[in-house]
Amino acid sequence: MALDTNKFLNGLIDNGYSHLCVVPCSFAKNVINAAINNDNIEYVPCASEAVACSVAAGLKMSGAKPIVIVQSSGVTNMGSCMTSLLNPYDVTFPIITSWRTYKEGNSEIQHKHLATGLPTLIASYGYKHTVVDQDDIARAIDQINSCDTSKTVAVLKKDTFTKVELEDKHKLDLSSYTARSEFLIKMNEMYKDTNTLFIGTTGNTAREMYSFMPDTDNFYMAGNMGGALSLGLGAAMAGKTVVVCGGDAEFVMHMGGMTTAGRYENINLTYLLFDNESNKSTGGQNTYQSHVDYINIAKSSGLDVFDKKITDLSEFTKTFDDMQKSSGLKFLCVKCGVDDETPRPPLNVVKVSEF
Ligand SMILES: Cc1ncc(C[n+]2csc(CCOP(=O)(O)OP(=O)(O)O)c2C)c(N)n1
Repeated sequence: MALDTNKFLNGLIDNGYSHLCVVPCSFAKNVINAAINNDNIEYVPCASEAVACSVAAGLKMSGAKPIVIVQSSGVTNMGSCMTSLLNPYDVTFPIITSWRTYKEGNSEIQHKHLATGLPTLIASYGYKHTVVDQDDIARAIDQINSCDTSKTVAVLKKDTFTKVELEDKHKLDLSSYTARSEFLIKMNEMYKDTNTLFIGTTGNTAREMYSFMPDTDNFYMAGNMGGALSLGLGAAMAGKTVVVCGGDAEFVMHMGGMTTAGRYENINLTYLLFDNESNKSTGGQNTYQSHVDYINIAKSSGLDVFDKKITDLSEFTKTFDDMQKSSGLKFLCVKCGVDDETPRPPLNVVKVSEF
């Protein structure tokens, strides 16, 4: 069975919970949708799990009642906050994490380690864990309440919640933008059989590259969300010509990578940001980042930017080609729509240890 998502959320609100600090995971999609729909709890979309944890700590220390919801791979990002702020200062609030499983041949490689190692990781931070009851709402809410007052992390298994759709007013309409696939197909045509290395970030970016760029030299980074630019920087410093294809959620997760990259000029690295305003692969949640000026962030971090967001395919073709004619550290932002779901690249294609 699954918990009735709206009843569960309303139960939490009745218990005084005020904020939900989130980095999305598809396992938590329904409870995230319910929170976005519900005016009685504030949905706080966070750039990373480290951010979510620290924001929640600030809320709790100021008398509010926050809850954090993240994916198991993001528990690693919370290590510093949990071990060096929450734990020593005795600040507690519910941290709910999904527990991604792993089945050889049928799962993303990024989840393999924590599919068995999550309890050990949580224990190493000085916390216990409790698996959220999937049948009994009252018991599930009791478990969350116990996490509010003790060092315990609540763990979600797949299908814990019933389906909740976003209300129409919260849905993104990207239908006026060119789908990302069209840009990828164009790059495939332009760069097939060249030695340019294309790095696709975790999320749908890499998946779509697998479907729409079959002839280029691609690395699909399933995992290490936020690290694609830095991975590309290392490869470029070692002499490769690199194009990192990123998403808007990936862009902000470890944005400091941009300030590190910005120090280097004599490399051949382009960061191509596909801004679809959403976390496509975890359920299409809005990233709520319309206030972020990606181009100016890149520019002030030291990247050589194309000063305008591109929406048009022919403008993209010309601009991207011109940019690739010179070396350096470059940034281009494409505003795009979304495609239908594309398959994940198979494990043997993903698992590459050398470029
Ligand atoms: C550390 C970490 N936190 C959360 C996730 C779950 N996750 C996978 S992809 C993704 C969103 C990616 O969105 P974006 O970068 O905008 O790319 P898109 O899927 O829209 O192309 C999230 C939150 C993760 N893989 N790793």
